[in-house]
Amino acid sequence: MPTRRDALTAAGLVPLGAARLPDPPPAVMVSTWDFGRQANAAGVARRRAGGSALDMVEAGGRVVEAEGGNGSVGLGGMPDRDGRVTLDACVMDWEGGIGAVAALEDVVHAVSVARAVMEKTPHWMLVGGGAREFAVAQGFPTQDLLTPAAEAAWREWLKTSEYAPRPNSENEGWASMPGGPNNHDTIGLLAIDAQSRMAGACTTSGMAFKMRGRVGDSPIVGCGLYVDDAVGGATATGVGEDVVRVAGSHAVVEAMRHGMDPTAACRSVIERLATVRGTKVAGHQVALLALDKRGRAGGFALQPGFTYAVTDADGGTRMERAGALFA
Ligand code: SD4
Repeated sequence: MPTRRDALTAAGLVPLGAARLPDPPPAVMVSTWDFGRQANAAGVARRRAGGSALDMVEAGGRVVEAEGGNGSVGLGGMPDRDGRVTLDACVMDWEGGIGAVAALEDVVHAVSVARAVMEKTPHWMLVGGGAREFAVAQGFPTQDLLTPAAEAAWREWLKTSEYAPRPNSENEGWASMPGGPNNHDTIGLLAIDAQSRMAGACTTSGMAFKMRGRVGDSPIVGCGLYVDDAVGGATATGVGEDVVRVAGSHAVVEAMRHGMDPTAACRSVIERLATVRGTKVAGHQVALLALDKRGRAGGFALQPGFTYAVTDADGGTRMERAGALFA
C-alpha cells in the first residue's frame, strides 16, 4: 500500500533520497542576519509555551522591531530622504493567510499590525495613512520612530544627498565587515510549530534614505516572504527592487517544490537574478533564506556577508554564513 511519503514523492513534494535525515537537528525557526539569534530565542520560547508558528515569527519580529539600535527594523530604522521612518511588513501562515502593511508611520510593531490586517480585515494590505489609522483603531500605541542616532545618520547623509534612491545604502560598511556589528538589515523569519505548521514574517524600515512613498519587497507576499505549508518557506533581504524582479521568495519555494534543497533553491534564484540583470546587480546585495518542511535550512546571496540564525526545537541556535555568487 502506498505510504503518505510515497504519495508526497509522487506529487513532487519530497525529494528523492529524502529518507536520509539531515545532519543537524531539524530547524524549527530561521531568521535573517545576526539579530536573528535573539528573534529565534523569542520565537522558540513562544513555541514551548504552546504558541503557533505565526506566534513564533511575530514574537521574533517584535524583539528586533523594539530593539532600537539596528537601524533597519522598527524603532530606530533609518528614515526616508525626508526624515520620516516608514515601515513595511508582512506575515503569511500555513493556510494561505496573508497580511501586510507598507509605509506605516509612528507604530513600532509593524509585524503585529500586518497580522491584524490578516485577522481583522477582509484585505491583505493597508498602506500609509490608512495603515496608521487602522493600527490606532486597533489600540497600537504611537510614538516617534526616529531615534537620535538615526536622525544623525540622516543629517549626515543630507550633506551629500543627490536626492536619488541609493540602492544598498543601508548596507554600506558591509563589505568591510561581513557579519560585523553593522551588518544587519531586514528581518525575515520562518517557523514550524509543534503541530508542524509553518508561518513566516518579514519586517523592515526599508532602504535607508529611500524616496518618500517607496515600498520595497518586504511587505509583498511572494517577494519578501512566501510560505507553502506543503513545501516550506522563504524570505528575502537586500535591494527590494531586485527581489521583486524575480518574485524571490515565491521562486525559492517553487524550486523546493520541484525537489531542490533550501540552499540550492536560494542559489538558483540568485543565479536567475544575475542572469537577468548582469552587471546591474554587481554592487547590490540580495540574500535569500529558506526553511523546508523537513526542517532543513539554507541561504544564498549575491555578495558575501549574509548571515542567518538556525534554531532547533530545544532552542539550540547556530549562526550560518551563506554562500555568495560574487564570493
Ligand atoms: C527593502 N529588502 O526595502 C528591503 C530592505 C533591505 O537591504 O533588506 N535592504 O528593499
